[in-house]
Amino acid sequence: MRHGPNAATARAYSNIALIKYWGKRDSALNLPAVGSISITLDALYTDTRVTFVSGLEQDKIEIGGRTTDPARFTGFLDRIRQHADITARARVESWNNFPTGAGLASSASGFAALALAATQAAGLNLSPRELSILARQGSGSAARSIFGGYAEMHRGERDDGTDAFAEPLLDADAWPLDVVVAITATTSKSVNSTTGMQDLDQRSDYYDAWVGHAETDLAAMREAIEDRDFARLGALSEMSCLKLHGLMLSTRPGLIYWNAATVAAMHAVRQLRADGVGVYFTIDAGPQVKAVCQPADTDRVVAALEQVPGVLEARRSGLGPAAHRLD
Ligand code: 2P0
Repeated sequence: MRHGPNAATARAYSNIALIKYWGKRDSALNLPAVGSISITLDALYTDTRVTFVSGLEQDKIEIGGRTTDPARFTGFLDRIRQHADITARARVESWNNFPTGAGLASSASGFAALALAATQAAGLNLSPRELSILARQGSGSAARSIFGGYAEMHRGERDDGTDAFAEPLLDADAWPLDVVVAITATTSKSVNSTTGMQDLDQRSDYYDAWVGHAETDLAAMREAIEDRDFARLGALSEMSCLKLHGLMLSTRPGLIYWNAATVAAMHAVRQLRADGVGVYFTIDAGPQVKAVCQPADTDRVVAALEQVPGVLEARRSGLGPAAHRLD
């Protein structure tokens, strides 16, 4: 399909954090309270086409062919319009190749793809860092999906958020890893991340400890990646995941993102490890279990997770590339 100068299509891949982000130091600019380190996944992605259309009354957003309330997107698009000095409303068409809003990081790939497609359609040529800062304002985890391979998101210190962006740590092919996603539910989660994170300092007695230990965890993970130390990377990511879920459970009202199959899959991963397979789980704000392993072990991990009662599918993924244009 031919695009005019007011349209662009982009693809961005989902990512999972090995050291987790949770909590904000500022909600208006969406500034994270802690940094995070993630890997980008090639099997889960969002394709987004943005067209700025003069005469359109309001932004029109379609996700997977269904019209969606533009509220969460119009403010985001307004920043781009202001920067590009245009007023036209946008038509946004977006497809995920996986279930939306079920803890598979659709907001990460979604806002990264939207940031790239919308800025390009508006005639802007932003640097990856500028794109990361923009994507962050749509969703914290989206700042990391601008990059491929291993990426680190910085919490930043400035009030204006200009130092809260992600940066690449290592290319995907410099250290290939696989992730097996055990899908245990395909319905949207009951409490989205933004709501779950609101006023955490008042809602959890564990919050100060969470923020206080973040730098130590990030430094350890940076070292594990630098050393290509898989056992250390895995142990740290499982620890960060369990610490995050401890925080979620301690939040008033308690956030329980797991179902029975989630817990069964966690035990299956630990059993594999007891049997000598190097595999570690991580879980986000949803019921899916992501098992991180080395490519030589992936078949075995898939076979084991497919056997877990309640696991609907075990989807394998390698590490993905940076967000890029498709047209
Ligand atoms: C992460 N998660 O680091 C953490 C771990 C989920 C658990 O980032 O409010 O959708 O849009 O910034 O990015 C999910 O939160 O939240 C998330 P907002 P986002 O991947």
